[in-house]
Amino acid sequence: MRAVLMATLSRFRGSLVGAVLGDCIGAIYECEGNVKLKDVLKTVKDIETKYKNLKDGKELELLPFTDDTAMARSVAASLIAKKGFDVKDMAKRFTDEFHNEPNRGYGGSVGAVFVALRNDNLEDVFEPARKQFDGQGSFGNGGAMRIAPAALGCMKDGFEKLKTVTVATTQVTHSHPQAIQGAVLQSSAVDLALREDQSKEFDRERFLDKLIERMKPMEEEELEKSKKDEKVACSPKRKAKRVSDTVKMPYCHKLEKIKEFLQKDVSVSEIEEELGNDISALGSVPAAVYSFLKAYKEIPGIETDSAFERTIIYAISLGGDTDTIATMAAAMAGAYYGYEAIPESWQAPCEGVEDAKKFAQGLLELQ
Ligand code: F2R
Ligand code: MG
Ligand code: MG
Repeated sequence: MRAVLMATLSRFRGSLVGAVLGDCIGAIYECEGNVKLKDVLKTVKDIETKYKNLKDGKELELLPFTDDTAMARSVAASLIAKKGFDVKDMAKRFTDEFHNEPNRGYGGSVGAVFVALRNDNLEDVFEPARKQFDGQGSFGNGGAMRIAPAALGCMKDGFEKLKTVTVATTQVTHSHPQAIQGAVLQSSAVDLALREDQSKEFDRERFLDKLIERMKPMEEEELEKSKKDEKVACSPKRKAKRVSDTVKMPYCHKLEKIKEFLQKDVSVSEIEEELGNDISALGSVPAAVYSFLKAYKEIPGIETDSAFERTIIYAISLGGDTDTIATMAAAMAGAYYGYEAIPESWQAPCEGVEDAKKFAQGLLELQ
């Protein structure tokens, strides 16, 4: 029994500490344009060298966490303090955290939600998010980037509960269906990674099938809704559709694409084109899933035996929203490989690692 508990603790810690590292290291490259793999490799080498020097008495330069971790900490802290899900407490923690430290690199529009939440008396915590972007809601990846702790907190409850918690946690700031679905994809990927049997060969195609099984009903439901909306609303005010909207069930489409990509060599530009690497949920969560699954095997040019390390290096090398893609991919990788797979030298400079370990313990105690 104790061994099972310790193994679960390792995977909980792995997920939350992994997410912190993905954010802190990934943030070095966020929105930097084209990222070169050799530069990412140099960055991690430098981190390792500085750690060695630390042991020789030199100081370590801190890699600060960004909004991804700031918000994930609130998700974890709320679930632990309330011994379960309480949306008002969650919204209050997001709002207080933002006002305490607004300079953590938050998305361009989400601040307006926190200002409204602070001014209102939080009766309807979802209302400010619903008003964003002329009522369309934000399709940003801010819901997905912070959701890993929910997968840990809901592990004993199963997918339906996880989905309910994920949807409501996301809707505090993001009401666009793609933002909500992206968060469900991310929490599902962490949940499934926690449950994978590490002693067997990882069947990545089966993992993707399980994700598709969870995403398909959500996307079908949304498709039905949009068909009805199209019949009633031909208003010229309706916004032009994004390119990704031309595919009917874009998340399932991208998950199928990942299966194809895992079978061959694919260039970064092809991944950017097909899966995305931007600030939207649809343009980043699939790239994170792909990074985690691809890094299970060796990747040419990334010479490390550690699949966890490969995950972060590869995710950042995709460029674009690097902190967020890396934090999401590493939350999955840490959940699968466990805490012991995460090098001490990578943890040392990253802000928030010790807290992440405490949150993992607290979330385990909810099980
Ligand atoms: N903000 C950033 N990165 C910018 C550079 C930061 C820099 N390194 C620094 O130091 O300052 N990163 C963080 O933001 C992403 C999460 O964003 P979130 O929480 O989803 O925010 P928001 O404001 O809701 O959405 C982000 C932007 O997406 C566009 N957008 C969203 N919905 C839209 C819609 N319906 N129509 C049109 N545009 C929409 C807007 O431009 C939003 O501002 C993470 O990457 C995190 O790391
Ligand atoms: Mg960030
Ligand atoms: Mg980001």
